[in-house]
Amino acid sequence: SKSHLTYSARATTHANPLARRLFEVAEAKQSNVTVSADVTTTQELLDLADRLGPYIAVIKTHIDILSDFSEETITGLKSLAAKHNFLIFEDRKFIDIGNTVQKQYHQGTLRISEWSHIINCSVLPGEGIVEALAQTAQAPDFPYGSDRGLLILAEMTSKGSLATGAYTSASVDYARKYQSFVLGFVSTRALGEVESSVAPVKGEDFVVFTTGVNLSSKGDKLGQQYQTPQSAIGRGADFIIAGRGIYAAPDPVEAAKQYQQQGWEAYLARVGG
Ligand code: 5BU
Repeated sequence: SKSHLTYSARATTHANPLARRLFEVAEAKQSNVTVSADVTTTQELLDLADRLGPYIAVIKTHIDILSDFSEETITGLKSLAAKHNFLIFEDRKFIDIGNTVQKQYHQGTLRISEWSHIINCSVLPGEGIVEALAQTAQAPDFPYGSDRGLLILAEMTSKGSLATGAYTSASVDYARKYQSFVLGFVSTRALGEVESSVAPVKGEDFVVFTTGVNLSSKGDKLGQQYQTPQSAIGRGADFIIAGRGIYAAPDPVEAAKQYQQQGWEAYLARVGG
């Protein structure tokens, strides 16, 4: 993997424009933190995005848990993303046949393609899901150009996850095959060395997002398993995703700053800075 290189170096060489932007944002803000803003009203979401915006590279949403999703949610998120220079990642985890996911992504109530730079999918349905999402985002009349990318959900953090072995290998296969749309993985580690039936593409540089990051807890009562920023970044995470560790902290802004600092120090240690 390219995890020994700096974000700036990777921003210069990466073939994917959105990956380049992601690395540029990280470098500019000295942050590899993605906050998982799992709140349930638009006001809470926009309030968090505005207060935490300066300290994060990406905001991760579960837009379908909002009780009051509307045009205002989209407008608000987009304008805060511009104000604070962060990207938006809707953690929708598409998992269906190609024909259905195209509609879930680019049509429907949530209008995900309109506002979310990054989406993710499971490869449980097979290669067709990746092909379908890439086809939609790369169609000549797709309005958001190359400003969209996909992460393949290659592993999960929950206890007993079945996203292992052949499933994880297939994730790497499809990432290699659809490299112009696939930015990388949601996984607990770098996956370049994982067995894959597709040969590594010369210069490939998959971006690794790792969920389940928490400084003060080892897990929850529903099977979530946590690791620290240091541990995640040591295993190859380029972006660390923290939800409750930040938004449910007594002072979310202080918590965001703490994750930012620890995430950045761990990154500097990794690249030998
Ligand atoms: P937490 O509050 O930091 O536990 O929230 C974790 C978030 O990351 C939450 O939005 C999950 O849906 C998401 N997540 C995860 O926890 N584990 C995974 O393997 C994946 C996503 Br994929």
